[in-house]
Amino acid sequence: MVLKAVCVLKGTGETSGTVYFQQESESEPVRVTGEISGLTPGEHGFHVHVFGDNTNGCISAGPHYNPFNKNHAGPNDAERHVGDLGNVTAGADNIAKIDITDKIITLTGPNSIIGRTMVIHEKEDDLGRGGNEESLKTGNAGGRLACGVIGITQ
Ligand SMILES: [Cu+2]
Ligand SMILES: [Zn+2]
Repeated sequence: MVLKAVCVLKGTGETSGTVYFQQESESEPVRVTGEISGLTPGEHGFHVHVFGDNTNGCISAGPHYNPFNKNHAGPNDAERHVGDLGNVTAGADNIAKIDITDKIITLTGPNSIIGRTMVIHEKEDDLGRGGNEESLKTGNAGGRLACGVIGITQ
């Protein structure tokens, strides 16, 4: 059975977007597609954060989703947070077009990302290679520009 989810990202500024998730079956990777607008050109950290809570804005989403208690890293690293999707790249039009295939996130089972929050950050994620303590927690990606809860869709 194909699993599908959607996330509408909003914040206090002009950044917004919609991201779609599709997984052909529980053993297949998840394809993440969509667009985020209102970004400065360049790289922006893009993660799943643990809580599907936006009561006090994106900060209520808590830290990166990390059910296996690992260090922060990049999406292609053997050890990473489940939520570490790396960076998305905005062009001169201030839009990031997203097309990521990831084998670690899933839309089903006990470690599903459904009901958690996608966050797009102010700065580039250093993927754990920043050489400081914060790099191994957040990738020094800075403020949270926009976020949204990942929900089931048809
Ligand atoms: Cu983040
Ligand atoms: Zn992380």
